[in-house]
Amino acid sequence: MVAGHSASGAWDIFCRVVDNFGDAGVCWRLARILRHEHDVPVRLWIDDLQTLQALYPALDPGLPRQSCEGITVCRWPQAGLPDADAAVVIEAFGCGLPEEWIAGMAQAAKPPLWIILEYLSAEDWVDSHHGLSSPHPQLSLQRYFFFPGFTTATGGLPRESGLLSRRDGFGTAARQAFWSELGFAPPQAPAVSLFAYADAPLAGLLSAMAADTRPLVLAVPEGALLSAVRGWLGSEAVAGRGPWRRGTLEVRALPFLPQARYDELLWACNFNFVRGEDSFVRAQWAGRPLVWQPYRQEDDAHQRKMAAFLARYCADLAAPAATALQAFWRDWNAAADPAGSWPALRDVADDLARHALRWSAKLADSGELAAQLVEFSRRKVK
Ligand code: TRH
Repeated sequence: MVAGHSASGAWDIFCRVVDNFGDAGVCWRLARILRHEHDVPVRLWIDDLQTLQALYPALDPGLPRQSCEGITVCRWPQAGLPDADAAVVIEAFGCGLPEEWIAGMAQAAKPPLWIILEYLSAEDWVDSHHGLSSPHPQLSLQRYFFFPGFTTATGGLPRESGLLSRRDGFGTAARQAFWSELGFAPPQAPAVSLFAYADAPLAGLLSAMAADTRPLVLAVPEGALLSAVRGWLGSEAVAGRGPWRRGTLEVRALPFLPQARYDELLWACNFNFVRGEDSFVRAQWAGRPLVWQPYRQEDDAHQRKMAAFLARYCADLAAPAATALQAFWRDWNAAADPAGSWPALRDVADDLARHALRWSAKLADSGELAAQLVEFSRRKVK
């Protein structure tokens, strides 16, 4: 067991895993960038080590505290609570800090900067809410609301330095190695990665892909969706990882990749289906056409998030491509049969590919989340 960072100036990131992988995915990525690129001593407090282990297989879910890539990973609540020596506490996704933790912060000689990291949204109101503060109702503590986003008025998006040049350097040999390590030959047709929620209209998509005259390779990582794909393929195809063929469609089953390798899947494909928040951001950095399925929320907040993103993404995209993209995203997110809108989306794949690269370059100008958090803390922590 490795002693945690007790040096002053530590940052504590507190993460409750609601479900799926994104809470852990975003927090682990942020912790790594803060540690490796800003030399910030980071402690990641997380309540579900199994989920984090899926993203970072070297983690030992049995340890209450351990060091991974220089980050102290503490299983909460088994690892107790941090010493009140943190300079910054990041409450991820407004998950709520334990009351005893807040009490400790209030009693500290120098209370830490308390930042609530919000969920990503492209909605306009984010710009005017980013960086606002509100006092704790009972204690003399200030909380600051930090919003990731798509404009320079927000906290920006997490992006490791050199990511886009690594993407651009991921050429034919790297792609062949990627598929070969997974037991597959290089695709002989455009490749599509599929990461979505179980309620996506999968059967309609697979049938449309299989019936299309243009061949396609579909790569599906292990998860609930792969089980549904196996069901669609029929009983004779359940064993192994394929490839399995239906019409012009070839299906490949992949393992759930470590987070550090998921980018390679996105770069090895020509088109990516993503969901939630972190894979959604990674697909934008990948510079490939994408379909996004936001995490379903009450009162259709996810539909508003999708509409707000499409308004930004399609602002300078020519009509036929924008129309086809919006139509398919609408079908995909309304669980409506995409058989009609999938062929039209394939028709504009080249326009979307050019646009996706332009978009990732434009995004890179809107600031990087970890750097903006460090800058914000420098301004606030006297
Ligand atoms: O898993 P998600 O649906 O997580 C969601 C969202 O974060 C959502 O905002 C949140 O409210 C909800 O959880 C509770 O989608 P997301 O955000 O894309 O996270 C998936 C992570 O898994 C991401 O870091 C990419 C990673 N991943 C791998 O590392 N390997 C893989 O093979 C795949 C498919 C994904």
